[in-house]
Amino acid sequence: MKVHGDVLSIATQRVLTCLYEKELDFELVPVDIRTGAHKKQPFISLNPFGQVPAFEEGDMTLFESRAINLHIAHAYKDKGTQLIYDGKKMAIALVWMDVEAHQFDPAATKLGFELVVKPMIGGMVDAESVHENEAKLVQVLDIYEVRLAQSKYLGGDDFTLVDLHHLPCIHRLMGSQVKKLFDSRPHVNAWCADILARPAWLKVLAMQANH
Ligand SMILES: N[C@@H](CCC(=O)N[C@@H](CS)C(=O)NCC(=O)O)C(=O)O
Repeated sequence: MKVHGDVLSIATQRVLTCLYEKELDFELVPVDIRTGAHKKQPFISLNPFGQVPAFEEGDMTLFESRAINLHIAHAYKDKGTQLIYDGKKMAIALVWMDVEAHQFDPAATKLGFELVVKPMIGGMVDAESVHENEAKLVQVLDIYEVRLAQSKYLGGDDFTLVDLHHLPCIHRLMGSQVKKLFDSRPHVNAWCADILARPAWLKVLAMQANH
């Protein structure tokens, strides 16, 4: 199994975390997005949209981190952490998986870019974007607080891909002013502490630190 990506990329980290949860061996093939390697051959043949990560297994190539993770979780059901359910439970988990992708991620990614990435690269922070996306994140976290009061994890009573998909963005935002939005909601706060301490995630952070 090969993951073509960048250990500093959120979407690549999502797939690496899944592979560690499943205790699978893989090779990370570095794609340097700072030099634009993701927009050129050979990478563009793996993902025509020119975004990392891409995943290769035998003669199959996949892109889109969440789709890659669903494949891994189904194909290696019997290995490592059980990250998916069957039947009705999975239908519910899929609802929350879409909530992450379509409600949480757009606001969280924009905030991470404005509040963490831009200060690192010396960019001007767009205060209007911060204000707008903080308001969107508040709405999402209020809904998460209610959900997590009824269910230990977002997708159900077990840690699943739903929670895993949040990890890289939450980790990034914990180093910003937005941390207070997570900390001030008791169930969200406990959930963050729990998932951020997962050994699989800590292995991804170690990879990042050694980069
Ligand atoms: N929905 C995609 C998003 C992939 C994505 O946005 N990748 C970023 C890095 S985290 C990227 O390649 N950015 C460079 C670009 O879009 O040009 C996924 O989950 O795989």
